[in-house]
Amino acid sequence: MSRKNIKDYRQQFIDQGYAIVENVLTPKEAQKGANILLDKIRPESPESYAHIWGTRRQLKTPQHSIPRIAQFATHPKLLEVISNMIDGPFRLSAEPIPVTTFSGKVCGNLKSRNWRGHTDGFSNTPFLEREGSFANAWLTFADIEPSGGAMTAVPGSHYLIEKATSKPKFRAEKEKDNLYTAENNLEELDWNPKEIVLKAGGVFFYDGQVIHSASDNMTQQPRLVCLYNFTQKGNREKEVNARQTIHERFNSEHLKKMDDQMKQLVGLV
Ligand SMILES: O=C(O)CCC(=O)C(=O)O
Ligand SMILES: [Fe+2]
Repeated sequence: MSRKNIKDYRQQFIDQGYAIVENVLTPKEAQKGANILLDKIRPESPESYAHIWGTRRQLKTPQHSIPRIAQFATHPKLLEVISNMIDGPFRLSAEPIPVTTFSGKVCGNLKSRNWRGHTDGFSNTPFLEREGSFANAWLTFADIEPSGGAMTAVPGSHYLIEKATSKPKFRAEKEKDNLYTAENNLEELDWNPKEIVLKAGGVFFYDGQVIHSASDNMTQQPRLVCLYNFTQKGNREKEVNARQTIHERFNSEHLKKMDDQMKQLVGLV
């Protein structure tokens, strides 16, 4: 894509490390998704886990999947947005991951100033080279209000993390203790975490190297989201290799019953 007609949200993603697009699903479509999620993920359901995340429960994938939630990956409006985030052809690279954050504590919150951030590992490719080759798209099925379990992120921190991790000492420290707080913040970084709040039917993107985390849900409304990982298609060899590992990345029962569009999107056909 030429830099001239780059969409505002892609530019925002480049500058901040995350971005929001509203109104991808209609309220009715979002409501449908919300009902499915509420039915499938319960506070104690064994198909999901919380790890260290308090009341945030994530479906264990690919063992478990929710095909009707995964199907939103083929929504025309979502696909259009993804086509503006990724240059050229792309595919859905893994079983979508539904997440419900029930009321309660997760990882601190901005009001009580105890929110803690992390990064999702370290990439060896500079962000500006990776940008345009992937999209971690979180679709939301219910409004996410302030203090409602939103993802929280420090705008622009991906560039500082990139710079800092080029130093072996910093990198080793963070590989041991992947934690960022207002108190132990990076010297150069303005500690201004923002909650990614948005209306039902919206989508947000983030880069794993922006300082981010989930946060406490102090409201009564569960946060209902699903993560769709999209990746740019590679050359023939890369795509042939990807096809060989598809059963490690997707639920086998789900693969069997996908419609043609979904099969195309995951690279099965
Ligand atoms: O649920 C969220 O918004 C953030 C979770 C997170 O940081 C992660 O999955 O790595
Ligand atoms: Fe994360």
